[in-house]
Amino acid sequence: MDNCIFCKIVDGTIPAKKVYEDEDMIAIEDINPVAPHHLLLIPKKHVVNALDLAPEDDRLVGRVFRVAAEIARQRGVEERGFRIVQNSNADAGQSVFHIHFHLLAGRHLGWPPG
Ligand code: DGP
Repeated sequence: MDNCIFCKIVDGTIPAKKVYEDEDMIAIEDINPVAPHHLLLIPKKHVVNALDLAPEDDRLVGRVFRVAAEIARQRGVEERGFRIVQNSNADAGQSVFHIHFHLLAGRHLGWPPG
């Protein structure tokens, strides 16, 4: 997609600190971290948000969660806990309209979120 910042990160046009990549997705460090561990898991396919997912994306979303758990394990934060967040549309705070999943860990995460 033209003018999509995450498509440009996926294709390497815009640099990012990549911590994981496979054929379907990447994981990068968030540019504006709100926790000691704040990664973005980004499917390579341009999907706007949860409302734009198709049945053929079910496997991809499952993979995102499995990779997020594996990264949490690698970083040793799995026992203490971590959170996976996907914001869809304005009231949820979505600012980049290419689906992504925040992996947050390394501090107590309050509930309910703000
Ligand atoms: P959301 O508000 O859920 O759409 O999250 C968007 C996140 O993307 C936000 O935490 C900041 C991050 N972000 C925006 N632009 C860039 C960028 O160019 N590089 C990186 N690494 N993160 C970005």
